[in-house]
Amino acid sequence: MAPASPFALSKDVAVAREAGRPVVALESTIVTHGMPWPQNLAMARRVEAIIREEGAVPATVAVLDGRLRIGLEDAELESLASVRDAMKLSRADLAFAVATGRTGATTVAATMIAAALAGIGVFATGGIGGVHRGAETSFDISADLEELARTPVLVVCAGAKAILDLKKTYEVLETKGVPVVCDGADELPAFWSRGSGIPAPLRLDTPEAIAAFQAARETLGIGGGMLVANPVPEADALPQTVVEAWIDAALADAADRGIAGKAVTPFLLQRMFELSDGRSLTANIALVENNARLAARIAVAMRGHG
Ligand code: PSU
Ligand code: MN
Repeated sequence: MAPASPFALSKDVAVAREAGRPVVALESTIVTHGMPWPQNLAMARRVEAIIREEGAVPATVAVLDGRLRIGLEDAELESLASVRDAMKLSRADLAFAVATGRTGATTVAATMIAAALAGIGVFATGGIGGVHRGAETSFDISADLEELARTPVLVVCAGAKAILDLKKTYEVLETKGVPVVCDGADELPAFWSRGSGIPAPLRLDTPEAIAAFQAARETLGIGGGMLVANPVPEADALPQTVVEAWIDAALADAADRGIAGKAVTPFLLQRMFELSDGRSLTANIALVENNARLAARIAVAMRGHG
């Protein structure tokens, strides 16, 4: 008897993989820990619909009752979006949730692991984790960065989240040999804002060119992941100076309350939502949708390089 598969594909994802059709992985921490109910569910559904509109199949990743699932049915997505006690899973604890039968959402790092297991090469999220401000004393650096260095999945985001130390985050990615490609701009985006003041290390302007770059990396056996930074659409972008004031306030609150470890990012995103009267959430939803569309187009373009 063949050993049981370590993961379960949804029917749609299994059919798409079998037929060689493009698939885009999606994370679930953004649903359980990144946005409030019920906007989180609406966002998750809309992002899946956008990927289908572009001719690809969405594969939202999560651990449900100890099973690593790649592609969720709508009722499962709804139940995950409304549970209160889902774990936030990264490389360190993905297998813990499997071994103990828990339910948990996958971060960028854990979603990349799942995507690579299932042979899915493209993944869309909002913003990756990175080097936190004050990391020189807290040592808080997201496992997302190490995962990008080692796991061969292309991640489309709107930059690292602006609550982070963006300069240090991109320095670490450079050290680890992770290409950072900005789509259609010379300056890296800052999640809720279009500009960060940091020049884009690399720029490409079409999904086809991005797919060709990834294919060339594979041909050269370079390995590891790649980051595509896609600026938030102009209409939904927030001015960097306004955002910075909210970030300072949110960071001060986090320090006052002694927030640490895994709780830091969800706490800061929630505080940003409150401090901005919901504007940070509107921008966050818009940028995730924008990233899903670009990721689907890249996945479609990659078919020509298979
Ligand atoms: N993008 C968003 N919202 C989020 C995240 C990404 O728009 O909540 C999540 C991702 O799952 C990412 C995580 O991996 O935040 C980073 O958490 P940490 O800083 O603890 O590594
Ligand atoms: Mn952290």
